[in-house]
Amino acid sequence: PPSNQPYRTAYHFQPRKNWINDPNGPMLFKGIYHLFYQYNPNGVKLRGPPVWGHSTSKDLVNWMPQPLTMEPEMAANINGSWSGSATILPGNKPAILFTGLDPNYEQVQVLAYPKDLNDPYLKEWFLAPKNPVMFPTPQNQINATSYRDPTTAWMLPDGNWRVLIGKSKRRQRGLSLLYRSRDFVHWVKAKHPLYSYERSGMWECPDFFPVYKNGNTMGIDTSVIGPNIKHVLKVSLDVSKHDVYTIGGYDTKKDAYTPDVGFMNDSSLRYDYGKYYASKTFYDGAKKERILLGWANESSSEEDDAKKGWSGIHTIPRTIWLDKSGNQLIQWPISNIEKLRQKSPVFKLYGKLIKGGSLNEVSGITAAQADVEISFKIKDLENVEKFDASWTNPQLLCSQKGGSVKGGLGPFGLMTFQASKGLEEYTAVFFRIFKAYDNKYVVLMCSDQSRSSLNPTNDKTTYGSFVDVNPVREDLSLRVLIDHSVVESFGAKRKECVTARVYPTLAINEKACNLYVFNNGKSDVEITGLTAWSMKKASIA
Ligand code: DQQ
Repeated sequence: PPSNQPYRTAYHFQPRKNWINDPNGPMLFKGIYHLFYQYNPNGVKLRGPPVWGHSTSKDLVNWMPQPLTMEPEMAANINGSWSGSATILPGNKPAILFTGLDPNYEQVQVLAYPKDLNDPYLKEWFLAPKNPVMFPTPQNQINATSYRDPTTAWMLPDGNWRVLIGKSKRRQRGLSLLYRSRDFVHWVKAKHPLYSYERSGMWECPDFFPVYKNGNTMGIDTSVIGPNIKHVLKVSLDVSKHDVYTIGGYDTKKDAYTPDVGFMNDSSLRYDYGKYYASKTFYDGAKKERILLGWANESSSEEDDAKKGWSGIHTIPRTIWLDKSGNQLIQWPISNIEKLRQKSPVFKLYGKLIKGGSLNEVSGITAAQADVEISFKIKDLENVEKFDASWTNPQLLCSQKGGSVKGGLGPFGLMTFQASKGLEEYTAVFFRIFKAYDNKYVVLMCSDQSRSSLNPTNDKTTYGSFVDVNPVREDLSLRVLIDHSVVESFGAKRKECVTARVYPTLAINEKACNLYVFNNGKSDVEITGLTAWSMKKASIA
């Protein structure tokens, strides 16, 4: 790749060059974290048979590249190795199940083991001789082009392993097929899927895991069941490219899952309302946390990707747990990422009034590589705009009422990647508050990319969602991780996440890249606290 790289990330995971997509097989083994990923070693597009890239880490922040693996080895993966997951078998023995493309490009499920369990880096893997271990047959009515992405397996007290495979059937019903096995090698398809939903299309990269009720932030290992536990089923919707999830109950007698919250379609809850796909969790037994990894594709043209020599990054690993309300998941960047915060200079501000119509500089930090935490207090509700009940699409509302559109209470928030006070280029992450007919407040959180780059070939879609907070009783918090071509935002007490990819043309070097707190509403708001850190570069590729 060329040496001039204004868009390369400093602390978001990416390989040294070429195409990367889904995170695969994350696990903690003998004190080492493993991350595999879908990779094309030969170019910046998803072309040819993908293999698995592999990196290892002691903290999920700094990574060491390991040899490529899951290269074509036998008929079961001769045309490529697609996504899959790791399971730690009894005796601390990792195994990986992934989707292989066989000589007919049919999707089959493939089992792999490490060659040497004494090597904590698990550098070399081999495919079990019996592969494929699950495959389409004339009897099982599986469509060999939509049958993929095995989950981490879990075991119930009956001694059987279970695993899910994403699938789609006639009339676009999406489903998660359930297979059982005693020995991890011989798998039998259960009569009923764990769950299915009409007209949702292909379910890619399903993930199924337990979470504690009552706001307990601790993670739980995948096989644990019990009275204090709910289950989460997440799928990646191939049609809309969104990661949606439901929260519900897992009936282990019937091996069936029933959601209480969410639907398996686009109107459901999402992990992230921006550019984010094919995510996967794993249980970190050392920290007792469940960790979520995801892929953020480029928003630049293929020509620009070819010029920079790479395409795709992963988001910052997030700890994930169930909110006390039981109505949604909460996500927060892993605490290790805070080790990258530079001790000085740090920009701090407390108790400052941000006047309606003002722009306030956050100075002295490296604005293209920063971590910003900020909280706002609403001062007066007089100017709040009326909410129109026809506004059912928050993303559309965010694009109609972008960062530069003046309002009553809001928009207020952060302007990142800003070249100058002239506002030629900026990305705005902000809140806007409305009052609904029932006198309840509606809080909208947006990430506005429409002015993020003077280069017209980028995708500059604006993202956003409504957030479940009461702006009168609670401060509105915002954390934004800025990293050269990514703006990853966590809003409203960690309740909403939005990842955006941006490619500023002016705000790229130290001098030109600025950060501001802005308020384009009539009403003043107060900053109750703001801390901004420059971030160190992680050692990655
Ligand atoms: N990417 C993989 C598939 C998966 C898709 C292929 C999701 O296994 O369904 O690279 O992005």
